[in-house]
Amino acid sequence: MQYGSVRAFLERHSKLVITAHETPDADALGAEFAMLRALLKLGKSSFICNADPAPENLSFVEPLHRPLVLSSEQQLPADIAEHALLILDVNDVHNLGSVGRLVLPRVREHFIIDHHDSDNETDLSAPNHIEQGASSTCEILYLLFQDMGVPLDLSMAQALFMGIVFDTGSFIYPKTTALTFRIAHELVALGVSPNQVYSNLYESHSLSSLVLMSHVLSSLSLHCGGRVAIQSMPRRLLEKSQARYEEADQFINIPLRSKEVRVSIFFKQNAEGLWRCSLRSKGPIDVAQIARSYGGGGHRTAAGFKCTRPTAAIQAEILEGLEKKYFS
Ligand SMILES: [Mn+2]
Repeated sequence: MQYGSVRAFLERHSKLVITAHETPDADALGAEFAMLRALLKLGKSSFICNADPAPENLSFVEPLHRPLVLSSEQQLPADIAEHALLILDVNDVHNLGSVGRLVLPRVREHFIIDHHDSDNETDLSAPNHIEQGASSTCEILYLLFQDMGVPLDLSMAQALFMGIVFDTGSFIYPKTTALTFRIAHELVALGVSPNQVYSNLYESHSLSSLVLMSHVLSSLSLHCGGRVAIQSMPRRLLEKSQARYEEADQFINIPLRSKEVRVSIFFKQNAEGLWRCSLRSKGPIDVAQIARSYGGGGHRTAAGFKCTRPTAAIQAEILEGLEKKYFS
């Protein structure tokens, strides 16, 4: 793999903003934390700026650093126009939330490093380094740092390992390769504790999130002969359980554990009252197409859109469409 375009981008700039997709996950945050340290080692001034807060259980890799959660332009430094924007773990600039609106138009240029498939050609006209075969953005960054001769410290190794473990489903998803294991081997040799990472990722959720999950799961309804599952989380459930919105991120995956369920749909309302619909599919069903018809986007198997209309009407429409196209 050639890293020339990334290296040239990094060499062109001494001030960088690092960002990732909305509701950043462990791969996005692991990549951001590792990149931040790499850029500081290279003598560059940089900071992480995201549209949404990081889940609390992921802060163990960088306990002293809180990424800037951007809601207004007043939070940006006065010299923002002297910065370049490095976008990680997403290749559609429409999925950057407030960072797309407030940072992207002000910076000198932007560059994308990602491993997702893309079907949006206009976004790829931006300079980018995309390896669709890579298990995770963290895997790409490991190889990039090696190519650039940036030494890894334990904290960077831990951040990269966290992203790889998360995005490979603990080394079992289809893009997990011998290279992924070789990188994991190197990271563990540097001192990363796989058990500590696992424990922080999967055994450190709050009690309130467990209570929230029980409420959301009890909202589960099955449609199209059990092939479509719908869950819903109105904001009163957040209030009732005292959990935070981002603690519901993974609930959409629970129905897909059933062999029969092909599509999982999750309507969730944040504390400000905004509804978002997330869609996941197994197999050939294209949920990005559904999301696009409501002004959203994503990938064939993972997509979403924001909605203001009553969700009952949208649910009925989506189910009718799925039934017609895939299940009739
Ligand atoms: Mn990823």
